[in-house]
Amino acid sequence: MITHKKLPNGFEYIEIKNRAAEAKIALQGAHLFHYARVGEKPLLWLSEVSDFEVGKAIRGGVPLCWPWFGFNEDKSLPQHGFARLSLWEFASGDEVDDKTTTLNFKLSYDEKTLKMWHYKFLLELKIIISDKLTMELKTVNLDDKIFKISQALHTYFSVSHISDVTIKGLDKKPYLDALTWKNELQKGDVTFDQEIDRVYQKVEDEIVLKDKNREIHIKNQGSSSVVVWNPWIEKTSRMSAMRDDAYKHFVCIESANAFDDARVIKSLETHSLKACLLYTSPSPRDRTRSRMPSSA
Ligand code: TA6
Repeated sequence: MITHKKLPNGFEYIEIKNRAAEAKIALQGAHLFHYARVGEKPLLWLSEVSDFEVGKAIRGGVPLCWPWFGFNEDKSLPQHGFARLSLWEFASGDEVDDKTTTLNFKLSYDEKTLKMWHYKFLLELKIIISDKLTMELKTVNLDDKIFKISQALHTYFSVSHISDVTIKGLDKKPYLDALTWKNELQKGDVTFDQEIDRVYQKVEDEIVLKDKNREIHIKNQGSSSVVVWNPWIEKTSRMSAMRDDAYKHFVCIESANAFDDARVIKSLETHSLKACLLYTSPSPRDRTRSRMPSSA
């Protein structure tokens, strides 16, 4: 079932339910903020205190960072670009079979975007909701000039506890440490006991997020950079729309084209960034009815 919903404040989202999974996607930012397989806990973390308000990015789920990742040199422009704050068009929804739903969202240039970024573009996001989650963000250059983008599917994964998390697949990969701006080399798996904000480069293979009760396999295409982020205690206290203990409950592993992996797109050409998230079934004691976000 595909249902178009509207909150009393005007905030619109699409709700999907099929026999394999359920999901919710806001039209603002084409922002997927809930995905859970039937009878299982949500895959994505969503802040209990996140706003569902026009003009404010949702804290959690999968914000789309585009056409720049991180800060813009012009500090008056929004961090991580304008795509997550823009109102997208819900172009189509297709119930392929009783366990697979495909959704397409579009965002195109207008007067407002041309003031922030001087290029004509079309962005298309395809999301496939089934027993796995697939997202593909296509950038089409509609301009007669070449342009460069950096971007990320800034996925917040819900975890049992950050101390139980191990990320495999990044051993020996070079990374830019966004806390010190130094280039480093990963030694072994990634675990967490402090703030981490890193842009891994030259990542071509699958990454595995190992948690207490499940293993999530992340397969990216059109990307060789992966951002790993957890704000830990002090930064969390300064973050918007996060409770003080939020850092314990999520890790961001972002399928990206960031820093050295930013992409140049020629006139009328397309670049596709795709992520497929597969995971093993949780143990029976982890099975539960999924919790709907209270505000939506
Ligand atoms: O991807 C990591 C990061 O760039 C962090 O530096 C961090 O502060 C963040 O994303 C969240 O950014 P936001 O603009 O959503 O508050």
